[in-house]
Amino acid sequence: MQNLYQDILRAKKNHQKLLAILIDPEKVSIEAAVTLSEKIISSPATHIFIGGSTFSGTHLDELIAIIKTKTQLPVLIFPGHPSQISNEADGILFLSLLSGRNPEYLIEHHINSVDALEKSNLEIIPTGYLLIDGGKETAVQRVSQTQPIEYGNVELAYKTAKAGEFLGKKLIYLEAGSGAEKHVSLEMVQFVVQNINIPLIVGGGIRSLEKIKEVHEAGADLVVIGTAFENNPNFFL
Ligand code: 1GP
Repeated sequence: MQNLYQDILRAKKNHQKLLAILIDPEKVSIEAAVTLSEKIISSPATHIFIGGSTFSGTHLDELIAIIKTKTQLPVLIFPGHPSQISNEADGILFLSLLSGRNPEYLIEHHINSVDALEKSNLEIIPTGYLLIDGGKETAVQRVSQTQPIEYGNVELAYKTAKAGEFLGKKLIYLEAGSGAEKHVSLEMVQFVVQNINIPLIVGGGIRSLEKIKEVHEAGADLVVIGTAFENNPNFFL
């Protein structure tokens, strides 16, 4: 029996900051998986997220299986689409795009995921997903055809996150989008974290160790690094 969520809660309680490396399966071949896993092992990552807005390939199961043989870190699906559900992972961030008003990303994909999830052993973690404007149109915005919350609209981000908590989400993810020009503001992170009781994930546009530290110190429980590690697997060395 997995306890991924309980482990996140325990870390929050103990003020232990978490770090996920996001792997976009579209950009990682089977051949590259072993080397990538070795780089992840020698990084401070506590979690691996895997998924992407546009991935539709067929090697996801194999990719995760290789990563699982090489690392002990929990692997969570970060799905852009129900086709990205893989039973090779440990869990799934079951995302509702609460910042948007597209029913496909609020409930439709979720209904279409039920058969695969019922057959899987994945730990399902209901996650309120909020896209925040990071200075340029990102893949999430394009694919979901939704508008992000404005960069400075701390009040709306907080209310959306809080509504997510009231709806029973177990995590809130503030997302500036992969490769965002600017990450979610520290002011927004601070305000949201002070006013919700569930753990907060922050990702998108975070490109340096200093920024990871700043976002953690602003209150994020888990920071996600995708592009910076993708571009430089020695990022943490
Ligand atoms: C994207 O939050 C993640 O979904 C990571 O973003 O690729 O900009 O690190 P980056």
